[in-house]
Amino acid sequence: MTRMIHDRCGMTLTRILRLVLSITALAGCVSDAAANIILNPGFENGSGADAADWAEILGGPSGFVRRSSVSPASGDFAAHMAFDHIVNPAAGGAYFIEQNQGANSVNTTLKYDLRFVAKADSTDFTGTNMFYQLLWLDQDASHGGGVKGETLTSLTSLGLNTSYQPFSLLDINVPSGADSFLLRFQVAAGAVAGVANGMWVDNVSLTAVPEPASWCLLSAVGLLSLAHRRRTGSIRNPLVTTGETC
Ligand SMILES: [Ca+2]
Repeated sequence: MTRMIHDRCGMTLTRILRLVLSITALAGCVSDAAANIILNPGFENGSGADAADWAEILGGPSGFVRRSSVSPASGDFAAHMAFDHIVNPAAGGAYFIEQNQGANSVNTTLKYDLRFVAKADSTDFTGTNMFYQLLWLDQDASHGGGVKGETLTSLTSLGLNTSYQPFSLLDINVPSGADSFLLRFQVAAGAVAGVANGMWVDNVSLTAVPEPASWCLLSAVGLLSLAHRRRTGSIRNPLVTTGETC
């Protein structure tokens, strides 16, 4: 009798353990989906105008790129890149901020979602274009090195205006051979006199899209099956049927 009680309790504990593991597995799926691989995504960390983990690059004489506390979408800072051909020379220039992560920062078997918010200083886009660029790189040169794929998207053509609004690029496939990425937000100014404009960016995220199949789905099916069997009584509760305790 003692042995039988032990077996029943053992089976019950095994089922409970399976249930816990299934829930843990599902929680893991949710956790993976929410993981943002962008460093300092809200530009909150840094020193003065320099945002940590981002490079501010001045490709012209008449503008600036900086971390700014003047108009963040959230938190205390955002990225701001701008040019002024009213008080400065009307020279062509590129003003951008970018994050370049090292080799093996992305998983080529997954898809990724890119999201951020952005706004412009003015909706007069004369002589300028504002865009974001995502480059997929082979930084360990295991597949010949260099750029393996690139997306360049104009935000001015997507309705960028003077209020923060969300932009996204979803279900992005990582090109074969890429092991990392470079994400860039850029204001490109033409040599047009008498114009000035700029772009703000905040709340950047690049998250892996979990595969719906594999063990995540199997865990869910297992959990549902267990719940169904409990409801239909096909799993006995030895504590009820025998009154014994484990
Ligand atoms: Ca922020």
